[in-house]
Amino acid sequence: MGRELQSPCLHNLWIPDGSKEVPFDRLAARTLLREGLDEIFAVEYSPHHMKDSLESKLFGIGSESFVVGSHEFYLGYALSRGKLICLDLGHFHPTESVADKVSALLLFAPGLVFHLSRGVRWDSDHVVILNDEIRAVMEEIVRARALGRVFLALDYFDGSINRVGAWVIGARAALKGILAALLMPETTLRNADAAGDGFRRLAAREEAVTLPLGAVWDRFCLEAGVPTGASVQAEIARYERDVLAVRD
Ligand SMILES: [Mn+2]
Repeated sequence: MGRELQSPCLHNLWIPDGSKEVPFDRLAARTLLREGLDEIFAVEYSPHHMKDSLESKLFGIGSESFVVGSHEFYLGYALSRGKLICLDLGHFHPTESVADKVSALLLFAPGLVFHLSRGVRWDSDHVVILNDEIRAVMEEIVRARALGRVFLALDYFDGSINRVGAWVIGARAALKGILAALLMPETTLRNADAAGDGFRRLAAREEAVTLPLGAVWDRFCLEAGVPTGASVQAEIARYERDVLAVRD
């Protein structure tokens, strides 16, 4: 795919592994996973065609007591093997900040992959919306000047929502997150931060919350020749009526 597209294709590996009950030998399972991955990656492909990433999980239903491919496992594996680490926003403790990991990992990793999903309680993969976590991750990427070193991946597992609508909402939420981060009063915030002026930093940040993001977004959409605001819904309804509904 990457060769044909003349653009690197990202191959992300995630394995649903682990056990419901407490295992005896965690090391044996992780040693086996390390060996298995080494076999999978034995054949090298050009990074111009394909980039490999590995994604961890905290736990899942049915693997409450042990997940072989934990964050520490894959972090160690990816960094030691020259692979990319993929951070799924729904694969960490609900109170754990994935945004905080950006600056830490970028110091040691060549790049990062984000599975931008929306965790709800212990589940993930809900359609991305412009929530605090998306904003925080984008702010960290933008402030680290790392837009060129990250891959942003989305998914639309929730089949109960119009497929095109889910795709549009998720993709636009991710783009809005980047825009919101780019529009932050960076110089003011950076200066207040450097001066140790906690009040000025907090005040500037709070002011930024109500800055007119929507107006800039609408202008961006107009210049790009794509629907703005509620006309998105009308356009999706038209597509559903004129294209999807008449498919055999
Ligand atoms: Mn994922």
